[in-house]
Amino acid sequence: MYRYQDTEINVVQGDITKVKVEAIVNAANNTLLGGGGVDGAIHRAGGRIILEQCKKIGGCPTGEARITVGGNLPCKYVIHTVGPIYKDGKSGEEELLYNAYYNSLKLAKEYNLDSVAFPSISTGAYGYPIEKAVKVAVKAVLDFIEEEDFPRQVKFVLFSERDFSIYDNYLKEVLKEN
Ligand code: AR6
Repeated sequence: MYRYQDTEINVVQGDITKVKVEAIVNAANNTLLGGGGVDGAIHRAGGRIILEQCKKIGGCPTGEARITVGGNLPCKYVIHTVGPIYKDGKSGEEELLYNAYYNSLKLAKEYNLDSVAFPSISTGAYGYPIEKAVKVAVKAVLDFIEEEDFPRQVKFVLFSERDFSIYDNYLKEVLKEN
């Protein structure tokens, strides 16, 4: 477990659809109509209500975030964000990935959802190298905490053991474990 200011930060390996927090974040695409990876898992486990609400929302630009209920998931809400497709690292990917994390937390704050779980956005189908992505993810989250003193808890949920180690090692480097 890590701490930054008043926020508890955890890195866990597992399936984000099983995590009990107020909001989980979905790595969606611009249509918000579902897909593979974590997006597919969230829609499958959450049920049709999520897709129905996503249809009404009508899409989401890259780097922004939208919210639906959690349906059958243990979380109350799902925050859908869209990370960038990685091209060469020089096409604005870093800023867009930063915005995806930051804007997800902004929405969590608006809804007063003070425990939030993130998957590793863009590092699956969208091809963002995880060693680069972790730095952007952590910076966006720490910046938000510093500026807003919110949320109370952040969980990074990594699907593979390798991704978990990359995140855990990086957080160890940046924050002191307690
Ligand atoms: N829990 C936590 N992490 C997961 C889970 C899960 N249940 N399932 C997969 N991951 P990806 P992206 C990890 O491809 O790169 C979708 O089709 C996965 O191992 O889900 O942002 C969307 O509709 C990887 O580390 O998201 C978009 O079209 C990470 O989640 C596109 O993929 C992200 O991989 C978005 O691509």
